Amino acid sequence: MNADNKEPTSKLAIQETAMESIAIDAALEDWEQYNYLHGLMDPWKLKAKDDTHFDFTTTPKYFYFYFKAKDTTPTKIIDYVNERSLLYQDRVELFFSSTKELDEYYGAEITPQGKVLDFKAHFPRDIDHSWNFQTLDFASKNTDDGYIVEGRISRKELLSFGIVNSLYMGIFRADFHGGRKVNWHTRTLPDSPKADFHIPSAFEKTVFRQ
Ligand SMILES: [Ca+2]
Ligand SMILES: [Ca+2]
Repeated sequence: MNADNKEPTSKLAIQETAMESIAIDAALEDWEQYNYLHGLMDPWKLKAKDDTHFDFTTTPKYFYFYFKAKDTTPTKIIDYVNERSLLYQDRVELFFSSTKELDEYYGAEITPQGKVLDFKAHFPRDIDHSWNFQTLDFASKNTDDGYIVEGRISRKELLSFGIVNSLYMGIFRADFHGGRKVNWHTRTLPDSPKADFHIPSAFEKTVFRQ
């Protein structure tokens, strides 16, 4: 029993050292599998999963994440005026809320070109795009058949949202193709007949393991 009791402690110590060494460079060799998932669902049009790889992990200081998305129909940002210029761009999205009801929630939508559309919002759909994350650090990179986005947010900032060790999180992707045609992909299937991620059922309760 003594040996068994000791093992988790030493494992955790090793894991933390490894995790703090994740570099935000859109290269994923520094990742193990933590909360890995493959495939985000488009329940409205394709009724199929895409080929997105996603993972996140936490350390005492940071929440780390990456998306590796397959997208053979890359969009181009032609006239960038402000964040809302990204509304018809390919991107991956992470939404955070401390409450199921989305009294207050926060989102980061990041494009392969390294632009971010971020916001603070209240349900229903009261979205302030002038709000910005203070600690969001990310890197994007095009690959042969898609793109990678890797990033982190400080736990202190999550704490300021009321998020300590558990939250409601939405994991999404927009795949635009042919102008404004789009497929919306999600980890959690929202209870909605049309694509909508700004509703409680698009979020899933998520617990940080440490
Ligand atoms: Ca990296
Ligand atoms: Ca696309």
